Amino acid sequence: MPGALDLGDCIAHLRERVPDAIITNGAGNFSAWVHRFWRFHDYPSQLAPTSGAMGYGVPAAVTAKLVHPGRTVICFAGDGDFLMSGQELATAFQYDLPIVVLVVNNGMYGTIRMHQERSYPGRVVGTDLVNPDFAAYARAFGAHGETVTETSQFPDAIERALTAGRPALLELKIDPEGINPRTTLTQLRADSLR
Ligand SMILES: Cc1ncc(C[n+]2csc(CCOP(=O)(O)OP(=O)(O)O)c2C)c(N)n1
Ligand SMILES: [Mg+2]
Repeated sequence: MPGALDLGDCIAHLRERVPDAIITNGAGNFSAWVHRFWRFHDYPSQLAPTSGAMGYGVPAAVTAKLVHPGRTVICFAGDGDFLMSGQELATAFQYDLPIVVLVVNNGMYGTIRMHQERSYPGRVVGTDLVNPDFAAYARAFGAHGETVTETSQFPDAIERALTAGRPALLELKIDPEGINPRTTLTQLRADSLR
């Protein structure tokens, strides 16, 4: 994966650290890494939308932690995905639910950009996002919030998030070139123009 933060490596670390976690996610290309690199061991341990609904992950994590307070609950969200329901951090804080939210930030609606480059290479419309500082946003709710820009920072950051004793959010800044686990934006565009 291009860039300093490799999502696959982060997930590989996480699956060793908390193999029995409940994993939730919404919709977006970020979820492709989760589904490629996470290993599900226990039932129930996956909450995800069969319909592909964005915004599902954070409220699902809140519910999972209410039902299974003794289990680690980790939500994977995209930046666009998270902005649809991220305010439910308030509910997590209100009910004292120490969930961990990982916001994969590529600054765009990556899935839609992927389809644009496949069908209309180079014609980018309405898929760039101007995002808030996600870690600061989390802290405004009383949650633990940090920004991670390199793979090497992830193990310590996830440790702090897992042991914060309150809701926690890590913003994982990935290179937008890494459009999915298989290819890059540049390659995708080149392939479509051929
Ligand atoms: C509620 C809802 N609105 C729109 C869509 C269409 N859609 C699917 S993925 C996606 C973009 C996801 O962006 P992001 O969460 O940033 O994830 P990325 O693909 O960039 O990893 C959109 C708009 C959807 N699935 N659900
Ligand atoms: Mg995105």
